[in-house]
Amino acid sequence: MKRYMEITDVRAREILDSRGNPTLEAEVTLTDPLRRERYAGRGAVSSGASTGRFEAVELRDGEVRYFGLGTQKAAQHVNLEIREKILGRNGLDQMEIDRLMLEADGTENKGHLGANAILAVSIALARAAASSLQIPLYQYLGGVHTNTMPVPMMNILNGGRHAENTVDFQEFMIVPVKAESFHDALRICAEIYHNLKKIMSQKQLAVAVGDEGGFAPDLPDAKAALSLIVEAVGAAGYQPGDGIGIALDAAASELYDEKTGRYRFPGESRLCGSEVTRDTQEMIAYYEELIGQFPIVSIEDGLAEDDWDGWQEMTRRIGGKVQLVGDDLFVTNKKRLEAGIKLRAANAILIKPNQIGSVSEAMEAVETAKKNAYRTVISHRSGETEDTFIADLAVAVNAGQIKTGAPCRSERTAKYNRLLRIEEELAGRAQYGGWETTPQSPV
Ligand code: 2PG
Ligand code: MG
Repeated sequence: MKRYMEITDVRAREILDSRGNPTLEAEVTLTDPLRRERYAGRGAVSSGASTGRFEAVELRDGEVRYFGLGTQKAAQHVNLEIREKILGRNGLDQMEIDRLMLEADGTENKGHLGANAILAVSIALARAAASSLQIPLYQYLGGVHTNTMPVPMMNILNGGRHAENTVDFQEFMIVPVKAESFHDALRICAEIYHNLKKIMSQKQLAVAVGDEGGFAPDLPDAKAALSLIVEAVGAAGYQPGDGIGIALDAAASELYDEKTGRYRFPGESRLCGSEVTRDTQEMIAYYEELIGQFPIVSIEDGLAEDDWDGWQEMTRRIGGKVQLVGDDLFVTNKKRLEAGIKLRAANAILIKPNQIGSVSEAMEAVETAKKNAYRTVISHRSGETEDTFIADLAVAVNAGQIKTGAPCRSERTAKYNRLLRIEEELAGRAQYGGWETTPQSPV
């Protein structure tokens, strides 16, 4: 018999994210009509700084308070329109509730209600539903074959839009591809992080951190950042390249200058005293050079979000050696991903629920990627909250990888700590990682 958990309350409020900007939190209450028991779930929405042009709309008030960034309008949309649309419905029908919210929005990009309004409810609903069935969220979302603990792509050095330093690429991450378990992977990463801090202090580099908890020193270029990381990996007692890879998020859409059609490197330019730019061909050649010199296993947004020709060529040239992740390129959007698959652009997708704005659509994007042998990386945003939904999602869909910042700042460690608990719960069933199990493994 199909169970019915009636949606009896839906509400939202404005809260703060990790950058001190407003974001949205929703609460959904389900009532079991037979037992009259109530189950509540909460969901908070993250927010990006280097946002892709094709992301769903994050609705902001645009008024004086909070410099225009308020989310009271989005909260009102939850409290009025969304509430009215879904009240009384079965909370166990996640896809149908998500669909109803899309219908109420009625736009292609969620510009009417706001992707933040819809996603907050979508996450809260999933949590309430899991709680009503008394099973963990990852199990509710993923079912019986949920057992893969993700490889962390841990961002230990920040640049670009996430820090005020001279490093032009946004993220430098370590990837413990051959750890024994998630617990082990996390320990390895944290040890490397602490070694990096020690080495940077010795070199009298600033050890202040950026938005995602990675260090944000002034360095001349990407090679200097990569060398420091290799040193830290070695100092922690590991062999760079043997089990510990490096991943980059170039966030190249932020570097791209539409007027000149070239990528600008403002930090590198400042430190070397003359303007440094690269065109698409030079960017690809630059990556080839970096891959040749450093144990790089993954490059995200190596080129701009509209440079499909460039992406095709980059995938042809280096896609057999490294994972190429589309973030701004795909924006967790099934249609953009399908377009990319046809062109053989990239070989992996970053999944950020707030780029698309509902749990079911984010899961659909994962599905599409998997069917086409594209890898999946579940990801946080640079502006985060204490919400740990993405940790459960990563396990639920057996994504294989998660990107959720440094082992520093509680909004980042909350996700890692949640994964530690999940691995413990899965006990013998947990399998670590996805690198070896997917086709065209670059390492
Ligand atoms: C990215 C993300 C997360 P933001 O580009 O991958 O690391 O940054 O949330 O600022 O878009
Ligand atoms: Mg990115």
